[in-house]
Amino acid sequence: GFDGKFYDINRALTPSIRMTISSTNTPAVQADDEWSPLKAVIVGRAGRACFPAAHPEMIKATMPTEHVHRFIPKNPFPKDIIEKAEAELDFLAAILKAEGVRVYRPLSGIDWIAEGGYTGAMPRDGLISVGNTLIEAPFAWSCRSREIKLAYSQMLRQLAEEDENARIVYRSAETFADTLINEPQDEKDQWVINNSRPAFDAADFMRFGSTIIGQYSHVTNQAGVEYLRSHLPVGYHVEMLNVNDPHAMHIDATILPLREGLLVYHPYKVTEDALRAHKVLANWNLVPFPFIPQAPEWPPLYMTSAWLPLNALVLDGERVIVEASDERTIKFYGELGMKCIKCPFKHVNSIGGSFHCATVDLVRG
Ligand code: DAV
Repeated sequence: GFDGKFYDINRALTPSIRMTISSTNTPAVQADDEWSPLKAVIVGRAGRACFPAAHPEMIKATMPTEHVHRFIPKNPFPKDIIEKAEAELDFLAAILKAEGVRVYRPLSGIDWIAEGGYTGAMPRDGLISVGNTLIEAPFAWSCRSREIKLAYSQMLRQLAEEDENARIVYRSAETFADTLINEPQDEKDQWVINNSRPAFDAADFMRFGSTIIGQYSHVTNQAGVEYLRSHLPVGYHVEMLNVNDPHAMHIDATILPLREGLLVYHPYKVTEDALRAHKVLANWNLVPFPFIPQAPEWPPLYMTSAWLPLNALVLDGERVIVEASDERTIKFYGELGMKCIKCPFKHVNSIGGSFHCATVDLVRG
């Protein structure tokens, strides 16, 4: 393991030598798009994962109908699925290392059932890097409120130690207020959450250089967007995409930039006009995903639609990581000029997402 050894050596050095090394090294946090060459990345770990027991109205609005009954406290995902998901995440980490990417992992073996949580396998929801700044998302789901702290805070401290220019913004006390869901629900409201405190999931945003494109959803409100804006480095701004998705939660199975100038999109959720209305995309090649993805027979997609082919991880605008058995997507991305790197990931898919969800890019470019 390049990563483990490297940091141990670095830590053993005297401060002045460490400073020399870190000033000649790549930074620990520096990324503001989805396609520049990936240099450092977080890959999640499942831990003792369970169905997140969010508010029933939230589950009803966002989760697949046939699985809604499973989202109750302390209900573990099937053991076999978790074990295989963990192995797939390790395999992804190994692929990324082999491709020359520095890989960071959270703590292993966290008992999310005891914590009343979910998993550490989906860090994209909880962290977003913009320039030198890594922002912790103020989750709407209170069962996820301790996820980053529990699994990732040790790693985040390490990042800050490695790079004095890295800025890490932990969620603030105001974002923990448990006031988001009105009871009874008002049928007229488009979203389950109100605007009483900032809420967003980082996966509701995609970075396109100085422009960040986001969506409102059942987990992202206007106060959340303002909160994100207020913590961005100078020179970045957020624009909200017009998405047609009554169940919206996370934009990363709706649009996928494969490289600068080329974006694939979910044609039932977003239109070419809506995309092109954003100046940064005005001259891009915008390609609708050409077929309806099919869920595998097993394991079940407990938490998502089958549109996970759009939840890929781009390494550098030429290479993209794709589910190993997904021949149709591999062919399609190949036709768009991408080299597909295959990684088995069906069991990670089962518990909530694919390669984009399970990672956070820290350094690109
Ligand atoms: O299509 O169910 C999945 C995105 C997960 N971050 C969907 C959205």
